[in-house]
Amino acid sequence: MSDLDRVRQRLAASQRLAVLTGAGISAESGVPTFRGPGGLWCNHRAEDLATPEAFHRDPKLVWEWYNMRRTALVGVQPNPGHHALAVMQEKLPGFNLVTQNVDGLHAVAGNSDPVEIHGNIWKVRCTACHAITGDHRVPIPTPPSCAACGALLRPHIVWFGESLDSDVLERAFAAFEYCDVALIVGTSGVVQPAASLADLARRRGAFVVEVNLEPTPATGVVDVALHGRAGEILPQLLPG
Ligand code: BJW
Ligand code: ZN
Repeated sequence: MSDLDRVRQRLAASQRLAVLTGAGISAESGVPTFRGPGGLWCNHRAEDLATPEAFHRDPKLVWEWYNMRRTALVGVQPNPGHHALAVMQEKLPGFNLVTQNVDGLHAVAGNSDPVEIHGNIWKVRCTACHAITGDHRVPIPTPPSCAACGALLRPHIVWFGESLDSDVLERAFAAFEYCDVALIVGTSGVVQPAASLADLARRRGAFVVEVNLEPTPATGVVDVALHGRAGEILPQLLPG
């Protein structure tokens, strides 16, 4: 039996499916990944801009980076990989989607309530009163201020060294702890704590599948690694 058939068979029998996605699933929609080509902006690495220290030092620079990314996202549409996950949610029981992506494309594709563990680029948070609001302005004035209290707004995104929201983290861990099949899609598997979810599912006895263009640190722990484009592989996994 081919690897693809084994995965199809496991999915058809699954009662609880957990999916983790990363930047690779949005690559075919034209959104650059973090660690591939296009990962640099004006010679800054994402790791140097996505920190509370960088924002404290130069909020305008960090907001300009987000403005570039918000501008690039205007008009971007979900691709067949996103759509396949929306169909899985409709057709398979116990579906949970955890995404590291901040682009919001899973919701646009029709997935209800994806767990966005690193936040959402279309939300802002006040650095003083902590109010979280949706904000689709493109470009956003740099630096923007809170309508309620006038203080500096920041992106509602989890930067390096910041803790993930505890409720969000709990939902993500519960999904992978209690699943019988886990799909790990388009992530380099180097950023914690998301990177530990594949191993958690495997240790709890789930059948773990990786979908990626290339091997990653997770490849060694998964049951099946499907190498190729998520937008081509995921639609082939759908129940008939
Ligand atoms: C395709 C494809 C196609 C392409 N089809 N595939 C334990 C050990 C060591 C360090 C730590 C640790 N615990 C925590 C840390 C520190 C840190 C961390 O993990 N550092 C490592 C990098 C070393 N983690 C944190 O700070 C986290 N906070 C935390 O844990 O708090 C508690 C704590 C703090 C400090 C110490 C200990 C505990 C927070 C992490 C927040 C990460 N945020 C970012 C930036 C958001 C900014 C923004 O977007 O504006 O989120 S980092 C960046 O990486 C972004 C992504 O969500 C994340 C993951 O990247 P992803 O999605 O995997 O993308 P890529 O580009 O890396 O990979 C793309 C993949 O797709 C590749 O594999 C391609 O092959 C593939 N691909 N096209 C299929 N068509
Ligand atoms: Zn405020």
